[in-house]
Amino acid sequence: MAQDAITAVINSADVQGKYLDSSALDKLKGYFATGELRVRAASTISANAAAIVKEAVAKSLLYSDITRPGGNMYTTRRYAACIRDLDYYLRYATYAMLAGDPSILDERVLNGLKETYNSLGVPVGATVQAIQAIKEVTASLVGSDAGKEMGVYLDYISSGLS
Ligand SMILES: CCC1=C(C)/C(=C/C2=NC(=C\c3[nH]c(/C=C4\NC(=O)[C@H](C)[C@H]4CC)c(C)c3CCC(=O)O)/C(CCC(=O)O)=C2C)NC1=O
Repeated sequence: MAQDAITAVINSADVQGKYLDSSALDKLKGYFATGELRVRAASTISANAAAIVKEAVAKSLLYSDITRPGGNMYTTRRYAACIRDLDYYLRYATYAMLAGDPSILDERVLNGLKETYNSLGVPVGATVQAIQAIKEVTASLVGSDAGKEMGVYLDYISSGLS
């Protein structure tokens, strides 16, 4: 089950049959203190999601061999599949950023993904470059604090793919 920052600390205290210790409480304090920031960032990202992906693709993939005949993004169908995948990464990273926990990424995004990419010949390196470009574009839109938070989960997807 995907969890969030709150259930994560509660579950780990419960396993030991204890109240939250001070480091668990500090984690929660940090999470609550950044709540407003996370919600504001999620709202900005959802209002600009298509533009974020478009700009990231322009920065990382367009005009490379990948979009030419023989490249994995060549043909409208594959181009659209790639854009759709990047939309997924941005949306699920936003969920994880709101939750303050990456487990939703393991459960709904990364599970079996590398195998699927390998079997279809989708290049992982170029995908990671596009995710890193999403990270930059998002940070420039939401500011560096929220951008750093989003970066944690976009990096999580990148390393899960690599
Ligand atoms: C929400 C969870 C979820 C994810 C993550 C997901 C990914 C996903 N991407 C796929 C395909 C694909 N993914 C890409 C992506 C790319 N090709 C490139 O060269 C670029 C570098 C890159 C974009 C950054 C492409 C081109 C395909 C189609 C490949 C093919 O059918 O030949 C497929 C195979 C089935 C299909 O075509 O829809 C899956 C399952 N599906 C899901 O349900």
